[in-house]
Amino acid sequence: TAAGNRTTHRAASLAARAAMVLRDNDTGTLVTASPRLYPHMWSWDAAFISIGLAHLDVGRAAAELDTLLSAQWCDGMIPHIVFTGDDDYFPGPDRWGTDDAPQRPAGVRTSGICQPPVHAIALRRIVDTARRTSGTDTRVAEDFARRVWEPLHHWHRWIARHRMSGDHGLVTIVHGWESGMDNSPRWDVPYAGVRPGPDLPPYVRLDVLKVDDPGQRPSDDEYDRYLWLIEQMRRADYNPDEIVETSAFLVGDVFVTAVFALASETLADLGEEIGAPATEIAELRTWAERTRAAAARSCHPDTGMARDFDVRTGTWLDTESIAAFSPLLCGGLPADTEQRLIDTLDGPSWSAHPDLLAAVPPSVSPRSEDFDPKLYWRGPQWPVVTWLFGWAFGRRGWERHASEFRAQGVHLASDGSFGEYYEPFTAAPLGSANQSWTAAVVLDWLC
Ligand code: 9WN
Repeated sequence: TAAGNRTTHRAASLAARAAMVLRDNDTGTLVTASPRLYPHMWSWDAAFISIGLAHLDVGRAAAELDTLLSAQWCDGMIPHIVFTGDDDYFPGPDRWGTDDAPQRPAGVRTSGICQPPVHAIALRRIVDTARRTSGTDTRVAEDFARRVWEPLHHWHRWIARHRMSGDHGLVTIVHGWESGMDNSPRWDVPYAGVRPGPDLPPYVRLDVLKVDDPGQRPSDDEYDRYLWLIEQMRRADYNPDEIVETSAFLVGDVFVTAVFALASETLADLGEEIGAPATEIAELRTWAERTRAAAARSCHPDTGMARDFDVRTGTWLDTESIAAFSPLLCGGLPADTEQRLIDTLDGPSWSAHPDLLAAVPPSVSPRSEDFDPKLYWRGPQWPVVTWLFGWAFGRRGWERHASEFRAQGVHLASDGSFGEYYEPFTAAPLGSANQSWTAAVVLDWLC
């Protein structure tokens, strides 16, 4: 039909635009997170970006993760930023001061913290995409999987060794940036306990100069805290054991925990396919099991919503954020609790809120007093988050839910500007335009 043709045509031109964004942001060895605001490589962005690249060129998708892994620290940590130079982003490599950290590999400059471990999920998706494309692509992807399986296992082992020791059982983070959801209300209580010292070296923010409205970015008070934590880590020479002892910010992050469980299981499955060592596969399954159980245990007994745990104050953190649905990513809940959580996600406080333009969950419930429709991780919708939940739902066999998220995610991003995040009531793109990971997940949705 004519209407059907128009839809196909629109989808094709949106996909073409998404591909163009990835090409435009490509420096050759890495696709920057965005052209102006983030002219470097971010860890979890790179994973999502490689998922999009796989539809254009599987070899290029592999190269993206190779670039990231070439910056992996000797102890296994994948740093959250790989810098392309010292310019144009604050805090840059000099401010991070990681050059003297003994674990940092030679020849690259990086930040000194990590981000959600979504990389094994990207590898899985690249292999699956290649298998649907051609025999040649399949060989490229499978060779790549064999090559990077050990480094990814090493990364997971780093998390298990250094970030899984609390009684709460959740994976701990030492900076809000490690959560990927920087200024989420999830971190209001923990950050209230972070008191920047008078010896915090002065600095000038660059991010606020690069967006239309600085009010859509974290505040200066928040930045003081972000920078103070870096100062503390730098003084500890980025020693991972010392940092988890001393950091003023120490939180069991239920979203990172669930992602880790899901990614560990995914990496174990890939390991079976490529013949990885049985003991290492078993290790991954044990870590997955432990973290899945911890995410399930975090759920509030009355609401069923999953919670973070603030180690410094010894309290569970109740916030109506998207992270409260994390156990749906990895499973592990009793069937009735799980169904209740799905109903909440699909209900009027979340995806079915009557005023949403696209029925995908916002970062914070519009009915929460913490909600702000324009403020970064405090309300806007983030397409990558929708992609992650949708992918996990598909993996769990919830096809209808996965395809609804896909259709609504495309709807959200259909103006083709590939915003960093979106105002939920108008779908106005906010933050950076031409954000690579947004383009990448839209491309994956459309292919
Ligand atoms: C700090 C790159 C990154 C994302 C994060 C997002 C934002 C950085 C910033 O941009 O964080 O790491 O400067 O605000 O919160 O999730 O990886 O896109």
